Amino acid sequence: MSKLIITASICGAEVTKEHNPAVPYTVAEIAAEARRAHEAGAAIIHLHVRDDDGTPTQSRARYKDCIDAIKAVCPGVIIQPSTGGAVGMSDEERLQPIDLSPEMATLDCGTCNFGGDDIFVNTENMIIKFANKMREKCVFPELEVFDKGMVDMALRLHGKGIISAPLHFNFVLGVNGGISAELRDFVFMRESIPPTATFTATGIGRRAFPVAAMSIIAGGHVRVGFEDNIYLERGVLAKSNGELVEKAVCLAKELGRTIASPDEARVILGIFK
Ligand code: KMH
Ligand code: ZN
Repeated sequence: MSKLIITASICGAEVTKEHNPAVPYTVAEIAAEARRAHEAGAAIIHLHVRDDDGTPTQSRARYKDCIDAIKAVCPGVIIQPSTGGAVGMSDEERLQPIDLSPEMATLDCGTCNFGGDDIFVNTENMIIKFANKMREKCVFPELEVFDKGMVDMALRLHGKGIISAPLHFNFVLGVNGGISAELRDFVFMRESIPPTATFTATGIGRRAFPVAAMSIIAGGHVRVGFEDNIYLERGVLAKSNGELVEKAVCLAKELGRTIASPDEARVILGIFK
């Protein structure tokens, strides 16, 4: 089994300091959280950015400031901007970080309910547009799939040459509107992708660590962080993303996986930029 790649989703677009005071907003806070996560074992930082008051933004300038600040304290770490942004943002707004030619970014592969009245919109034409722009800029896509139909969409677009190999998926399990996060759901998603593809798995809320354990055992990779879960354990808020990554590292050790460095992650995923 390969080494385990840990991605830290340090900030997200929806979670706020009211949920957990350690959620980072400013450039300095985002860099400090990236450093804590990286020092604990994260090879990839999944990055959303905020204005100083916490409002989610996809501003290219803000991404540049945050990426520069993260690179200064975590040399070599893989930075993976979001092209999902926040619910309701336009395509052009969401695509701004791709102009910075990051080595990796997310590519969301379908539309889903996102709790309450929110709909996270990713039509087929949007996915094609995002994939084309990422291909033009040589940005390695992480295929975000919140449901089985999104796996099928990604594979269909791969068949048409719009999404190139190597394929790397993120199974996001437990969003209120996507597939749930039981073992059978994880296995269904895992068995729906080609055996040559790599995958990470993200469990939302209390499903974060059970899903991490499933993926560690199955030879996949793991994403944890405030975007997905703010608790270290039931009723105990995590003090930093570093604590969440440390817990994933402990699980990996118990289950016999060693942790990949950023360069090892590049080789495992096939990122050559
Ligand atoms: N904030 C969500 C609406 C991504 O980063 O690509 C979308 C999201 C997915 O977080
Ligand atoms: Zn995200």
